[in-house]
This record gives sequence, C-alpha cells and structure tokens, in this order.
Amino acid sequence: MDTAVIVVTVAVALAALVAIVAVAVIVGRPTAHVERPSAVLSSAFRRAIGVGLDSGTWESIEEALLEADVGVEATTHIVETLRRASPTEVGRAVEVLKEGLVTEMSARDRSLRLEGDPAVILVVGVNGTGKTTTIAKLANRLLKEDKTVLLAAADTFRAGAMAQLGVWGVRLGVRVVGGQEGGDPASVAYDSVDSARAAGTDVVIIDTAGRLHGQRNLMAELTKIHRVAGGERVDEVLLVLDATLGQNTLVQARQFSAAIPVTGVVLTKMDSTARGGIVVAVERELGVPVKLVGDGEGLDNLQPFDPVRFVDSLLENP
Ligand SMILES: Nc1nc2c(ncn2[C@@H]2O[C@H](COP(=O)(O)OP(=O)(O)OP(=O)(O)O)[C@@H](O)[C@H]2O)c(=O)[nH]1
Ligand SMILES: [Mg+2]
Repeated sequence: MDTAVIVVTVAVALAALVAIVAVAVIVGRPTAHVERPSAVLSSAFRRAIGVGLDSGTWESIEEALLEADVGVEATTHIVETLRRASPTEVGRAVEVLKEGLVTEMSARDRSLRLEGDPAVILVVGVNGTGKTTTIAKLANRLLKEDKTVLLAAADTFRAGAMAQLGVWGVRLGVRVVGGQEGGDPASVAYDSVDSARAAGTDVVIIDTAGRLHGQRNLMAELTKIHRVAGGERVDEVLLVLDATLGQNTLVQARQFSAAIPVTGVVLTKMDSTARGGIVVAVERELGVPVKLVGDGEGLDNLQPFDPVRFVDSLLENP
C-alpha cells in the first residue's frame, strides 16, 4: 500500500469513528419532555372532566395509578375505596383520593431513630441505587443538627468504593473507617462502632456493597454486618431504592427485607423520570415507611418524606 492510500484509509476510519461516537452521544441523550409523575394522574382526571364520572373514569384512574407505579394491589384498593365513596363530580373524586392516600400514608412514623450510643445506621441496597451518595447527604444533615458522625466504608468488595466514601469524608470533614480492599466488611463495621464509642461520636453510618459474588453471599454478608454492628441495637437499617427502576424496586425490597430487618426506605432519584407512585407500592409491600427522598446528586438533595406534599404533587394539575 502506498502512503496516499494509507492516509486515505486512516482518514476514512477516523471519520467513521467520529460518526459512531456522535450517534452514540445523540442516542444516549435523555429525551426531553419526559412526562412528570404528577401529570400522569391529573391527565386521567382531565379525561374524566370531559365525559363526567362513569365506569370509564374508574378505569382511566386505575390505569393512571398503575402507570404512576402505584402497583396492582394498592391501585385495586384505592379504586375500590373511591368507587364506594361514589363521588358525583370530579373535584370530589380528587379529594376522596387525596384523603385516602394521605390517611394511609400519615399513619407511619417517618422519623429516624437515633438512640444508640453511638447510634448506628446501616445502609443497604443494590449497586448503583445511591447508597454512598445518600450516606454523604445524611451525614451532611446530621452535621447541621450539630451531631458528630463517623462513616464506615464496609464496601470492601468494589474497587474504589472505599475511596469514594473517603472523598465524601474529606469534603464533609468527618472521619472514615475503612479496611483492606477485599477484606472482611463485618470487621470494618465492628471497628467503626468500636471506634465511635471510644471517641464519643454520636452517629455511625455504615456503607455496604451492592453486589458480591452472588445474591446469597450478599445477603449472608449483610446479616453478619448487622449482627456485629449491634444486631437489634442497630438504630436504622435503611434500604436505598432507585425510584426510576419502577416495579423492579419491589423485587429488591422483598429480597432485602427477607434477609435483614429493614426499618426505613430511602427513595433516590425522585428528581429524574421516576414516577412517585412507587412510594405507595413499597410501603404496602414492605410495611416499612419511606423516611427520606433523594432528589438530586448534591449534598442538600435529601429530604424527609412528606406524605401530604407527595400526594399533592401526585395529583396536582400540570
Ligand atoms: N439524579 C440523582 N442521582 C442520584 C441520586 N442519588 C444518587 N445518585 C447518583 O447515582 C449514582 C450512583 O450513586 P452511588 O451513591 O455511587 O450508588 P451506590 O448504591 O453506592 O452504588 P454501589 O457502591 O456501586 O453499590 C451516582 O452517579 C449518584 O450521583 C439522586 O437522588 N438523584
Ligand atoms: Mg456505594
């Protein structure tokens, strides 16, 4: 091959590569105008306003609730309650729906229990749901309440996981206890509680792996971490669920709560395309309250879950 041919071949190859990358970037870009969770239900009511309340209304409300990820069981219950109340106009139907949801959700205690000395919060969940980020946000909240905090990097499995928590620790100015990569996560948990007790630290937050060699190993490991961190004396076992995963989060919720006594749920990524209805489904399925909601990647993007505001936003007019 002479030089000219080589130059042309390389140029064509480069052009092709640039084109492939450009297409990948365009395809990978999130679509604009994603329907917000709140709009899903209100559009069902708008349809109803057009035709009045009839059996079609119940069907479209049922569909809308399912679309908003409320789940089959909760949806059936809600629509039945609504039918029994037999509202005669749409405004009243919305009120009945709101009252029903708020009553159901307000019955739960959503405060964080922090009684131990030190108080121990164990954070669990599938990889990528937002555990480590949530821990940093939670530490930030506790620091603002003048509490002292220690972070335990008990995700010794994923390369870089301990360093990731370490970076947050430096940023927040809190101590991070770690171990050897590939080492025993339970001993990291034990050491951190021990060290916090010795130093008089108020709260220990334990980060865990989202994936090990197999699901069964992960659950066995979490059980062990829970035991050495104090067992029943662990104040909170927070299960972090990614709200954008829809009904898959329910499968995860079942698996974790079967292995470990989950005391609260943190629902992350509610700022993205999540359909908020999953909150209703998760609480019914687990019988455990959603205590905190993540609504962004920043340190201030963690809010206590407020059922009244949540129901309002689920049903508000767009
Ligand atoms: N938009 C948005 N992104 C979030 C939120 N919470 C976490 N993330 C992002 O989700 C990604 C995964 O977060 P991590 O905190 O690393 O998740 P993890 O559960 O610790 O993951 P593993 O350590 O792999 O198990 C990161 O890019 C976070 O910035 C949230 O509330 N909203
Ligand atoms: Mg992590």
